[in-house]
Amino acid sequence: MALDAETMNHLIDTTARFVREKLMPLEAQVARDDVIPETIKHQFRELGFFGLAIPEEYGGLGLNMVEEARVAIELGRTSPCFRSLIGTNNGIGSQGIIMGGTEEQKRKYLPMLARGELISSFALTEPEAGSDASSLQTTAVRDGTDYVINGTKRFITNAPHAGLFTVFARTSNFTESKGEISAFLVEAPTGGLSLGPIDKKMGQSGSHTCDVIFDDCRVPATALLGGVEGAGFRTAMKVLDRGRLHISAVCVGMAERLIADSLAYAMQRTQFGQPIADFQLIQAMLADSQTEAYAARCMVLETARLKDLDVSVSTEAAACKLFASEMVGRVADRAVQIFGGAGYMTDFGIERFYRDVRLFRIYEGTSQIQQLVIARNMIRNAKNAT
Ligand code: COS
Repeated sequence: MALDAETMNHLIDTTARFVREKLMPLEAQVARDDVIPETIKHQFRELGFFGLAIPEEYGGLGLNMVEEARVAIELGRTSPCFRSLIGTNNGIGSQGIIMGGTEEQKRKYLPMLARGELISSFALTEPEAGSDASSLQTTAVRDGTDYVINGTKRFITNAPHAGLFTVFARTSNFTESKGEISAFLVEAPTGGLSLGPIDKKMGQSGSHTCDVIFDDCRVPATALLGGVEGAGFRTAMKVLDRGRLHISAVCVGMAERLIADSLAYAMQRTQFGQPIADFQLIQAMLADSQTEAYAARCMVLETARLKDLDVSVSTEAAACKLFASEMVGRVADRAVQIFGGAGYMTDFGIERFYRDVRLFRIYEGTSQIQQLVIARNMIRNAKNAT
């Protein structure tokens, strides 16, 4: 259900002010220390940000997709690690439960996730199963009233802080590349579940990933998501459809921030006796960035609107992710160019964003996977129409 306009505008204003006054001043510190201060985590909890997309009946704010996208655009205007802190609880770490969990599972976990008392992670990717997600090799073998999980998950966002993992594992057809995949809700700590060291990354300091290792990890049958075997892969794909739209909104916010910074710099930086913003070659870069960011904004909000109408947006969400993530890469590249030598220096922060945005073209499905999803859907629709 949509919020009334006044409440929504208040939420957007509050988010924008929080980003501007609390998060932006911490960008350099968090990049240096690789840690988000506890006070900020506390404020995220107070503001209800861990539960933006969790239904109200389970303690969240229950935003619809358009509302969530608008908040994600605002959060996108600062270092991505801040959004990432609440990203899994609102997205890939909770949506599987919302879409496919039993009522008992929803009541057990969603309120704690909404309050930010519990951090959740989405454990799909493996060392040998990245883009080819359905080739995953982790197994969950039924043993009496339990399942025993074995396998390794890789690059799992927020895993070092997580108390709950949605784990995708094969429950039959163990030898075939496409077997039956099921999802499990695994709490941490649990015997047989361990974590690898925190990964060293190119950017996005303050947001952490690591391996999650299952070595005869025993969970009760009640951990099976939705209580049914074999529904896991479809759930993962639906969760990713939604996640891709959210990430696209973050890309829009980041692009708008970089454009604002580039414009401000171009207007005050003087060369050849005039602000560089007066030069048409600089203007061309600003105009291209503005146009592309606006296109991505329109795509994201329109796709979100369709999703709120319950239209299947698999193609559109992939198109948003493809365009918005590539777009913000180009915008960041132009920002470095407009800042010139200063853009390359650590003190100005532009090179940091340039590194941060590179991940958007990779996680929650690479650009090439988005192209594949779009084209496959086009071909399937064309065949169905004949
Ligand atoms: N919604 C619902 N169901 C979906 C779906 C969607 N968006 N996409 C696929 N499915 C279903 C299919 O209908 C199919 O079901 P049936 O077997 O009942 O027909 C099943 O899932 C398998 O689909 P498909 O045959 O398309 O699977 P593939 O292995 O060929 O490839 C891709 C699927 C490549 C699209 C998938 O592996 C993918 O998205 N990979 C990227 C993973 C990713 O984004 N990782 C990022 C890290 S996680 S943050």
